[in-house]
Amino acid sequence: MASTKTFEKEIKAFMAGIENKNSNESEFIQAVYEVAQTIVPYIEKNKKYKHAIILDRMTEPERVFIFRVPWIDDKGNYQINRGYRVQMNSAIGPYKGGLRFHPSVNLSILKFLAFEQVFKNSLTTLPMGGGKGGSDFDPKGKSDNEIMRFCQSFMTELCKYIGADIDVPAGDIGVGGREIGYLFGQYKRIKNEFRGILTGKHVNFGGSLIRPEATGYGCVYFSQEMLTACDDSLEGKNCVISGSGNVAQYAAEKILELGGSVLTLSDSSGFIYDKDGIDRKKLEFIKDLKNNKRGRISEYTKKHKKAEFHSLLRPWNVPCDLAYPCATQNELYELDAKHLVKNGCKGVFEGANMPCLPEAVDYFHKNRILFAPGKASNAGGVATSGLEMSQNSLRIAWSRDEVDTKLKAIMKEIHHSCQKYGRVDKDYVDYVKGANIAGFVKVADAMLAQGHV
Ligand code: NDP
Ligand code: 2IT
Repeated sequence: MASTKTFEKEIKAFMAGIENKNSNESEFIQAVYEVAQTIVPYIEKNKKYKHAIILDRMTEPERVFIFRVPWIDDKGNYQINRGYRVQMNSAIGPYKGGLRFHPSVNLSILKFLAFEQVFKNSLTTLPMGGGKGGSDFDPKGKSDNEIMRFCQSFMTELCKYIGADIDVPAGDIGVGGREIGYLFGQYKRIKNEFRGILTGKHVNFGGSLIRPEATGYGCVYFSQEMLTACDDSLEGKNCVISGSGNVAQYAAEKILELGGSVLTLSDSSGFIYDKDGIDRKKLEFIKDLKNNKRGRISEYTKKHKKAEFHSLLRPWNVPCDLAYPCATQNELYELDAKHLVKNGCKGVFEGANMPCLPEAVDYFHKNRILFAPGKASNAGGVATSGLEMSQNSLRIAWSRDEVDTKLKAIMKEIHHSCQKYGRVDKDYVDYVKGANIAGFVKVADAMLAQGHV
């Protein structure tokens, strides 16, 4: 579906150039290929973009910073990590996108995330360009003071490249409210200015209500839109979720609120399966375990004896109606897709960025399963970051209801854009195609208007 035979030669030629230039960057190549499958044919039919080599320009970051992050651990040992900020595209607004702290972080992963972010931010309807950054720093097992010293050192360098009208980072894997607080404090100390240079801040110092919940809530709102469009709903649906961090926790919370059941959650050590369902009270236990105690998901089974823990596995074999991959990239393979479909799964909604491999996505499309790509379904997080930026500029704070209403409206609008460009026939929408083209057009037209820069 997303792949098209008609322009295979053009797609191949374009990808050969990308692979040649970015040969060691498998995740970046994967993300570009996913977009090229629908955008190269679109460009072939809309020659103005071809002449201006828009896709070649969109796949070349405007700039990349790589820097040394020195810090000292609690034992007094000297430590070094590598810091990054990829400023991908500023055609429609200041660079915007999260920071990831994880030992796997490298340039390929951050370029893939920054590239996705350009399309995602365009879909939100708000004026935000795309960027991403982070470090190979591993927050696991670090003390609070070590986290603070690392964040201070990271910001001491990053502060040279960001600003409220230049580039506004936020959280991602390994970066939540605690880290954003330390990063913000150090920026303020160095620059002596209180400005909205980060989002995901605590509400006491310029954060937006609903921002912590926004990615998970937004993903479930998006799935609700997709279900409503086929006269269905979340009511009574059995859902499997991967991850147990920010996105997974709030996806679970919203699913419960809308009448669904949550059967699984996971972390990098395995998944828990609770046949009775993870209800609100059990979810509060998980939030405390993950956010305050910084424990492992397996500890759930110590408290809830009927639940199972499956070490080093992912939850895609568990029979379900709907699946929400909310952990990380490349965590749902073609074989997993086959298991899900065989077990009766009707929809897959990406809370994470690129969790499904291309073969898995193709399999969902071939079987006409509802499939939502992350750049559409997880856009609620960055959209609410955009709302945080607006509130900072206006120096006001909107209520929970105001922000939630705006978030819902944005997810509805993104759904509408995907339908507009992705409809295959009267019963099926290719949301990958829809999201790619809708995200592309706005950025590409802005680039055309601004000349060859
Ligand atoms: P968190 O750090 O809060 O949680 C990440 C979760 O995923 C943890 O349960 C973690 O397990 C698991 N995980 C991380 N890396 C791996 C891995 N390599 N293998 C298996 N499990 C892993 O991050 P978020 O919830 O914020 O982010 C999750 C996903 O959502 C990411 O893809 C992110 O890019 C995307 N996203 C996040 C947004 C946000 O606003 N936060 C917005 C849009 C997308 P463990 O604790 O064991 O590492
Ligand atoms: O991938 C993402 O969209 C995020 N991590 C959120 C970015 C943001 O700027 O809020």
